[in-house]
Amino acid sequence: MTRRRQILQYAAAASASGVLGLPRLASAQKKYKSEYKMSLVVGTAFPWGEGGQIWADKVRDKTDGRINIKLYPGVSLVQGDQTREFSALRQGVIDMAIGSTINWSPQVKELNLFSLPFLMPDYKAIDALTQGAVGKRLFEIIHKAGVVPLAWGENGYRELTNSKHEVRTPDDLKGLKIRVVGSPLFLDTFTALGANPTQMSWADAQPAFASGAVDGQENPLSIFTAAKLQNVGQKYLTLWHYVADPLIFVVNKDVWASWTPEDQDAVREAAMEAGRDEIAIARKGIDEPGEPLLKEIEGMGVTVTRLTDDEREAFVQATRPVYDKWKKQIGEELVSAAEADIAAR
Ligand code: X2X
Repeated sequence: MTRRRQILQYAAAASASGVLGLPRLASAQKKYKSEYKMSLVVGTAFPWGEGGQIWADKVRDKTDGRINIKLYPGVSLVQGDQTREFSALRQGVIDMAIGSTINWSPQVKELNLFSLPFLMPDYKAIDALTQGAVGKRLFEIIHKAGVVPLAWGENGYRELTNSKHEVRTPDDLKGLKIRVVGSPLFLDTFTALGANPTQMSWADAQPAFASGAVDGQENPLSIFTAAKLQNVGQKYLTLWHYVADPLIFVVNKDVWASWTPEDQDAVREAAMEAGRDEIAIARKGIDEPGEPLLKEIEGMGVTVTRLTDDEREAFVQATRPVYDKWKKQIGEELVSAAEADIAAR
């Protein structure tokens, strides 16, 4: 052993045993970054982004400022390509995120569950999955994929809008160019409905509505109003509740491991509280008597179409082959468990 190594070893041992007057814990002390980067698709004008701010604020409070989080909306850490967010989280390019199940489903195929057309008829059905055994299983899958999941949030029921005409039947969708998000399941669904789907990031979608390059899109009402889609020609809205995307609060696994157990608890607790708050914000004006958010949207000159049960059933039937195909791809057992939990809600 060289003299230099001997000295270093002595110093390390001395430090660990407190001989040098350093506190015993010093050598084991975790190394914290001065700032942690939180990725989000949208900013604080949206329930999703507001949820991010609530999480960051609660973490700062609960850790006495040891964990300081900065929000990066617009998925700017992956140049706006929301389908790369999960890989970047895994690699540590992103420290933490609140992400949509849709955007992560290219990497975690089981997350396509929520995008199965007409699986979840109401909010109780969403809750039965996210707050039940299926939600736990999905968290285990995400954990195995190398990212630490902490809590559920919600983007919301994705309703259909377009600039051309009222959509009441699958036939009305014929030939409409519809922007969809990054899972091939959406291409299948809209193709089955006779539309002409085109896959595009959220960043690219908004100018495409404005220029008329695409006719329509599907997104939660809170995204519609915060992004003011009525101002880019989206004048027809069909309420069909065909899919809903939950959000998931996560942390990169090395970042997670770098925190003390107390701080891990604080971040988890903050995520669970922020998730509950965010879900309430996302449902505001929709899941309440009189649906005030829809009144607001109608007041903007948007034609709101409410489907009868029979009219909705026509969309269900038209997309059934897509459901069956993707049930196999997602995993029949998992989807059957989800169906059973929804039936028992
Ligand atoms: O891109 C979308 O449509 C959005 C904002 O809803 C998602 O990130 C899934």
